[in-house]
Amino acid sequence: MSIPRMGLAFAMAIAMSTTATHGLVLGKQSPAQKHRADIGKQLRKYTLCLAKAALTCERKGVTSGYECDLAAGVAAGSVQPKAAGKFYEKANKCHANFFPDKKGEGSSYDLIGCPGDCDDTAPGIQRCTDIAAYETYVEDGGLAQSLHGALGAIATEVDANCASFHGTSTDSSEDVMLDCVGNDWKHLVKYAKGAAKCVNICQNDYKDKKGNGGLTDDRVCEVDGLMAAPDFNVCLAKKAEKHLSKIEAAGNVVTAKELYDDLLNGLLVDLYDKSDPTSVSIVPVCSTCGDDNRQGVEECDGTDSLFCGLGCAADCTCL
Ligand SMILES: [Ca+2]
Ligand SMILES: [Ca+2]
Repeated sequence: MSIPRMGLAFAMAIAMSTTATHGLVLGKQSPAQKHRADIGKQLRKYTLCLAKAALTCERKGVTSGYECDLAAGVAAGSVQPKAAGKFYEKANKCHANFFPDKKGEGSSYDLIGCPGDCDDTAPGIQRCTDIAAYETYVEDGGLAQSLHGALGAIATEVDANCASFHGTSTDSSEDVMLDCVGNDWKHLVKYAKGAAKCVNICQNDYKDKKGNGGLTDDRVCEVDGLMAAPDFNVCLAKKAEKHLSKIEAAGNVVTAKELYDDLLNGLLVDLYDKSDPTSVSIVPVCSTCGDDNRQGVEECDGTDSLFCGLGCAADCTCL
């Protein structure tokens, strides 16, 4: 990445932040914008890849409960050995295909706003060193933990939904449950795929046709968000209508959908919406909570707490 390019992106970030927005808005078709959009697309594919690996494995389980644990990286002994082997193989393929530096030329991590939190033990956000460290954060670090946890929670929720749907009826055998869980997982994943597409399209829309996320850093592309743009909500509603209606235990799907929505927001809002909650423009946009220097999404940082009345909390928000 050449120096003039960096200058251009920062100049754009500053220019945009003097208007109503505050934070990192990237110029349309700038290298950083294209890089960030590519990571968004890859994150969507990566998450779906893991969800599908888990789904395929669950279908070969002996119970409708959660057997293929991505967090532990193991399938329970009850899963057919061949299916368990494929589970590892597929999960590893997901990792191999996630390559966030694909369009980054090795040095634009700062220009896209330093997504990720590379110290999950310290409160607040600590930027990653570079794009390679961000990749580790996604595949093995804090993001991996929340991703695996969320997929596990969704699997458990789907199982509970099917159990309460089939209840004590005569067809509530394990086979019926496995079919129900397999079907409902499949359509939930399809919904999530569609919803993530809506988010990425909204976040890269500069024409105010799909949510206009490209030109604003307000959370206009947040699933179920208070500030979600009407055009974006239309896109989401279409996906929900198309896929969630095919769910067998559709009446119970609310929580599973919310878990998926939270997962998408966690993945994609972190990447795209590096806004400053105090509405004061800050450059750089990359946060390192704990260095006594208010940056990025921090409301304050230790002794740097000018905008707080009562001082600064350890997670870099005002007390
Ligand atoms: Ca942290
Ligand atoms: Ca800081």
